[in-house]
Amino acid sequence: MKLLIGNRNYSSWSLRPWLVLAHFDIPFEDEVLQLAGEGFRDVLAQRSPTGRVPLLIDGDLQVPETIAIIEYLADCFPDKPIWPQDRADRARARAVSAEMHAGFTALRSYAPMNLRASHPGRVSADMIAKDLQRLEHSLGGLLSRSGGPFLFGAFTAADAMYAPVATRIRTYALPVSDTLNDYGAAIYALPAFQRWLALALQEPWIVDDDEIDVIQGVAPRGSLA
Ligand SMILES: N[C@@H](CCC(=O)N[C@@H](CS)C(=O)NCC(=O)O)C(=O)O
Repeated sequence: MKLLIGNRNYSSWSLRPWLVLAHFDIPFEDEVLQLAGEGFRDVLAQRSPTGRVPLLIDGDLQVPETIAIIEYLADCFPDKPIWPQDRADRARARAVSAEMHAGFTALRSYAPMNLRASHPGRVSADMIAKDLQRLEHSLGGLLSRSGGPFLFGAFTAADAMYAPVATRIRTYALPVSDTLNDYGAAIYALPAFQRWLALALQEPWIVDDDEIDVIQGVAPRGSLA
């Protein structure tokens, strides 16, 4: 299997299925496609049917869309606890995963994933207040049910879906509860996440669209080194 991914520093969608593959010890290779630079969209369009990453390639099969990739992995490896074992928990895990896929647009737009950056206080809490409230309620509820450290006790695909939230909390020092900060720390402590992070921190590339200074008009495009 091969996973086409975007720049590790920025590509929150790529991180999610990559974590599932890496955490559950599924043999795979990956390849980074650039999310900026001249002609990058042409390359994406040539390599991926949706023009987006992540894309899972398994023989002749191409699977785009993060949720579909994760479901395919769960189908291929039924012995691996990618989703919770309990049926009701599985439904809860799929529901919060679908919610992340479809929602949290303010958080995703105003606080883009940027692993190497540290911008405490740069994202107005008002702009993302509804998303933070929902995270506190939804993740807080699951963590108190399970007792942590992950949403359903052990790490599952639902945690992979929320891993980029942990990075946003850290990059922007978002005002969240101890429960969410502890959850973020559990994500950061995961060996698979540490592997991704180490590789991300070696990347030299800048994606202007995901840089807060560019988004907030503090720095012109192309000016960041
Ligand atoms: N719905 C897609 C979203 C994938 C997505 O938006 N990926 C971004 C990178 S994180 C991308 O490929 N962007 C390409 C572009 O902006 O042209 C999924 O679930 O995988």
